[in-house]
Amino acid sequence: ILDRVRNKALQSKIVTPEEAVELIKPGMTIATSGFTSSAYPKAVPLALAERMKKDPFTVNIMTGASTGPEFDEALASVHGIKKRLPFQTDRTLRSQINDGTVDYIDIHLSEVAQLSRCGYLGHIDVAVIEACAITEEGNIIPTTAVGNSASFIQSADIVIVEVNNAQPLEFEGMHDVYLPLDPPNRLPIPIIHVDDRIGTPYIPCTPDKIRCIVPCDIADHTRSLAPLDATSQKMADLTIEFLKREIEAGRMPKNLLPIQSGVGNVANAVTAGFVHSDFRDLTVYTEVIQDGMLDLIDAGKLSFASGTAFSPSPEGMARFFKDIDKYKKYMILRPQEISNSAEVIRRLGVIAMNTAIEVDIYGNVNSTHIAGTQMMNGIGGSGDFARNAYLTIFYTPSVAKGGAISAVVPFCSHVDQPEHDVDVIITEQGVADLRGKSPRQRAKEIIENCAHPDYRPLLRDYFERADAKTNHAHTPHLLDEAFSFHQRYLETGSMKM
Ligand code: 0RQ
Repeated sequence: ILDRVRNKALQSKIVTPEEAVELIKPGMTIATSGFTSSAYPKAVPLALAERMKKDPFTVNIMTGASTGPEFDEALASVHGIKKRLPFQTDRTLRSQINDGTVDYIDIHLSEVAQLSRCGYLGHIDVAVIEACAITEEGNIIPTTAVGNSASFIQSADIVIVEVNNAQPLEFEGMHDVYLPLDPPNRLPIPIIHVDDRIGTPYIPCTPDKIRCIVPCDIADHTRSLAPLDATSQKMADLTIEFLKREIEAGRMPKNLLPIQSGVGNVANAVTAGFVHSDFRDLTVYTEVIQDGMLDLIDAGKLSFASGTAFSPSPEGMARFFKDIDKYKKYMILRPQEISNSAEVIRRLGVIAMNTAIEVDIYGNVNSTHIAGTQMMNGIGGSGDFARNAYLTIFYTPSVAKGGAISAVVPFCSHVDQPEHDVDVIITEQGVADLRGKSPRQRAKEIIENCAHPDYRPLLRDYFERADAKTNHAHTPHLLDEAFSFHQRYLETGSMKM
């Protein structure tokens, strides 16, 4: 670790994780690095969880996005989290969010840093940040993600740096850290192309802000990729055909526009679809860079990818480490308020591709809540991209739970992305192009192209009766039946009649 702590005076601040967590007091707000299983602190939360086992107490946790088991699972399993934001994917924590134990605040990922700097999220007592190294000036070289770290370091009273020896030093130089000023002093964010560098390759910090340094050698706990299933493959094929037609219609250049894709099965399948397509010189302006980007680089199809986190599978990480000097030329990692910035997304004309839990016949999207009440993960960055993109696509298999649930419903049981932000919906059944269509035209497009054939008659019947009963209102609904599909599922275990 000594060669990674380049400021000699700071070397005297190296302590054990157990010593570091003594700085954390019950009820404190801890803001940390970490975005989708990348770059989250590991040694400190594990030591904190051990301490909480003996002496139970809770803290409030803010991160970039989700973390790995050494963090959310470790703290949730000792009931150590009182408030959590802005995104998480851990099962244990999810159950505590849904049984009233944890106050979970589901926020657009681009907005967290500003909200916290402006004081809306409470005072940050301690920032815990994973680093590759600390420079002579005390600046911090991040690892696999930048997330909210730069902003949290600025706002926190004290900083604990976890220097992770398992993260190769070659990450140095891959980051571009730019913190916008807050209103009314904000200036335009000067990103015109996905590969523009506008900040510093480190997170600015001063040695006196760093209270202690903890060594760690635990790698990011990322997940292996699931094999592509037929449903995801079909949605990927439909996407490629759709985008080809957009180029033919003159609505996009031949190398498309910068791509954003979410995480998970469908996103992986869509990226694989690009690898096997004849698109070239692709650019990516996204939040999470995954294995598919390495495939695009190897296939000679990627010009450049900008994100806030590099979060490949363990196999993808091994592949990256083997050829790090080659791959890193194609990538940049930025703070999430820049990777997900409305201004930049709008300027670049991003194609946003994210996954829904359910969509309704008018094009509203629910990405977060099962049956309107149970939080799944959170909105993440999907809303940042959906609202501001040039083209916004949402994916969902047309049915869930073996066909007992239709992912196309009369009315979404929770709305994350309103119909106004949704251009295209793709299921394995087909594509609904909602652009330039009124709600009543959209309903026909979605029911006929995207709903599963088993559910089309029920949806047609709902729409036709709502249309008649409301006298062809702008958005026909039967208010007493709008959630009848969900109600039937809760009562009988199936949305079918
Ligand atoms: O349940 O886990 O019990 O099998 O939901 O569904 O189909 O495996 O899809 O893993 O891609 O997740 C929207 C949750 C999709 C995710 C969501 C059940 C289904 C399964 C998962 P099981 P799948 P995925 C980038 C952008 C919001 C954040 C976002 C997500 C489980 O993509 O969190 O986009 N998105 N961020 O069986 C009941 C339905 C259901 C249903 C699916 N209608 N009713 N259960 N399921 N549809 C990342 C970041 O921002 C950091």
